Amino acid sequence: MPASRVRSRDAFERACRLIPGGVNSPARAFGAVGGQPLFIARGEGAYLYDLDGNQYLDYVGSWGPLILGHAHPRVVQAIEEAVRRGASFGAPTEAESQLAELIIDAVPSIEMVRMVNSGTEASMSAIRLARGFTGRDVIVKFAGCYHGHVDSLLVQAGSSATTFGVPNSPGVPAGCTADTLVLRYNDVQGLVDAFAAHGERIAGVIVEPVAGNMGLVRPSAEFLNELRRLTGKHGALLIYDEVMTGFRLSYGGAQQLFRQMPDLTVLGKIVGGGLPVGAYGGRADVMKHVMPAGPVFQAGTLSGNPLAMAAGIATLQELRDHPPYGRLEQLGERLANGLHEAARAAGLEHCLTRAGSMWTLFFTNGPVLDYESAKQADTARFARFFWAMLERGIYLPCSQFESAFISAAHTEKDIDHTLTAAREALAEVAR
Ligand code: KE4
Repeated sequence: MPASRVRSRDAFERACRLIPGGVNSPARAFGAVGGQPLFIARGEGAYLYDLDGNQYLDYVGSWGPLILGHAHPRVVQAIEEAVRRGASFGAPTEAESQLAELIIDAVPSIEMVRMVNSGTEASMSAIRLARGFTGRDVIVKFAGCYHGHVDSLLVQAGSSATTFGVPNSPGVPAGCTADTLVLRYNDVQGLVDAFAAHGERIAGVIVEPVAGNMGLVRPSAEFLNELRRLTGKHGALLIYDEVMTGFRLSYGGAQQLFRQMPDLTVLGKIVGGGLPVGAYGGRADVMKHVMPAGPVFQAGTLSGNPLAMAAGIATLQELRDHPPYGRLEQLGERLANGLHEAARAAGLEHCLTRAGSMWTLFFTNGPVLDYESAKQADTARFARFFWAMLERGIYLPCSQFESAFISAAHTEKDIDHTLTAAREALAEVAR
């Protein structure tokens, strides 16, 4: 018997009269799976509760920030204490230095860091800094990787690895993407060709060191090594976008896991503990070009906001003091193995990709190594799987091309509950 979602339905109808598409970010609109989004009343640990009182085991975690689960007591207390001292001052506070120190101590390549308010703002600023530091214009990104709604990165690939991109959103002038090269993720030869053709013009390469925005796609070691070698050889900056993987895949992020040293790192999500924080940091000699230390402009009224800093500090302290990564790996492996078995038993083409607590079940045989292979997935079947799981109280990302997240609040019992639901749901969508 489908759960009642009457109050969500009414809330969505009201929101659609007030807010474009009824949501403040399109990722939430259920566009890829059909139907209407749930309106959430509250979250607690690994669980969400919608306006109609339905309970869901949450594998979205606000798209990554909630690695500790919802309303973690240490985070709640930190925000409550901070707000009693005032919400914002437009003047420096020690909390900003405290979060900066935690980030610098944790992330191997970061010597200095600047706080902003979102991952988009952090990526945009890192790109501007790369161009300002090198005096060059060309930026390289990879198809299927997402770095926020930065004009110059809202771009689709050119016809070959050496032709520049064209805008993929109205409102982005051709000039904004004329210096953006879009390559194929994990394509080492494409990288070599692009640097051979344009190397001395490339200011920076921005990459998700584990991709989460085409579904979960792992990098090859060769790809990461060539990224570092070629950028170093040609004087371009290597920018790791760790908005999703930072403090997620390990306390030092993907770069610690893979022993890589980018020149700049972009952060967001977990560093704000669920409040709006983005950050960009890296080599001190590069970061010292950021105003007012240097000439590259970047600013923000609420950058380093005391409440957001408090949430970020509490979250990183909890992750530092009680690292959940070993347990997240065990839960992730248990879930992945169980989902693979269930999909195989249902006779379904599938490819299960995972990195720690990030995972995607692709409805395609795979392997899924880049955006082209990810797009082979059967999105209609994914949509049916999404709803079959939702009816069984499991809240998955509402797109085949998004990573799911396990939180430290998930238990083995939750994983087993998920696998029971998945066995039924996969058998259902196989028919
Ligand atoms: P925000 O501006 O949304 O804070 O961060 C942009 C961003 C940058 N880099 C990476 C690797 C990201 O994954 C993101 C944002 N991720 C999406 C989920 N795929 C956020 C969900 C949304 O847009 O609502």
